Amino acid sequence: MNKKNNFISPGHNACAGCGQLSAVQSVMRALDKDTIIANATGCLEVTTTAYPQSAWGLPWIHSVFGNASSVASGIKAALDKKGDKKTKVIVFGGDGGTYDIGFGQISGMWERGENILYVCYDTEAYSNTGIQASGATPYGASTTTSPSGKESIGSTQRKKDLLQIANAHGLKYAAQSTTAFPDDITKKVKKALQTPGPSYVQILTPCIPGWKIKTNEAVMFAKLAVQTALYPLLEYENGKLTGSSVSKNFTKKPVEDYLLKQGRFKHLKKPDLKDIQEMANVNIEKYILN
Ligand SMILES: Cc1ncc(C[n+]2csc(CCOP(=O)(O)OP(=O)(O)O)c2C)c(N)n1
Repeated sequence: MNKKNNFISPGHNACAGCGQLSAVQSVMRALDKDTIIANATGCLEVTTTAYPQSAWGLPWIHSVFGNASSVASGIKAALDKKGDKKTKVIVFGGDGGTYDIGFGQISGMWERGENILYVCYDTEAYSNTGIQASGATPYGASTTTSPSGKESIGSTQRKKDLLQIANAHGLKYAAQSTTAFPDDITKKVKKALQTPGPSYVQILTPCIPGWKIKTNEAVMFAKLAVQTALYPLLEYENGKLTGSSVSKNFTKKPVEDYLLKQGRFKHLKKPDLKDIQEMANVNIEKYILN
């Protein structure tokens, strides 16, 4: 165990500039040693546990792709049986593991009302296996299963609104943030852990190869996602919007600023940009907090 509470150590083999690993550091700052982590497979797991090494300074358990939340439920049940009220249980999953393959198990965990925090690292694709589209892939993104081309603008699906799905399960705390706002992430994780029952925190974590961006651009794009209102910082308590980066004085940046410098979006034409700008405008109306 690292003495300085550095629960994720150097030595992992994530891509240079990976948005996911810096977000994990911000999550870790909110944790203490009385924590157990269940991790769905994906980039985070694969890059931090190259046998025989591990970057984890906390008890951490591998699970298969779809069942990390069921593994967490089992850990929680064992802790309850032992009368351990102190140890926190957290699940980490990528967007594929969360929005798609693990979703049934997550829904069950939420339905049972277990006191477990689920953290989703949203790279907006199945990054680890070569950037396939997931339920979190946004409209217009080129992925290996939704390639852009003469006849295609890339993904024609809309990103699932998982925060609302979490709210529909009656969660007392659900929030979203991005890699560009480390203090916001730490604050939200702390709040989630203080809230009894299940909670959900989703973090947009730019993927260097998946988004076709430079190694020094993850934070910049994670910031632009918020400044364009395509991915606002949000917080729901008891289903009610209580925190939002979209305020009365919000001055939006045009979506082109975010989209056109990313390889996955650079094929988009004026009408597509107009459609996506409209989506950002709808977000502003939806998430404005006075
Ligand atoms: C049942 C099953 N299907 C497929 C895989 C292969 N697989 C491992 S990681 C991964 C992608 C994970 O994507 P995501 O959850 O979005 O996390 P990311 O890699 O983007 O962090 C896939 C498809 C698997 N391990 N198990």
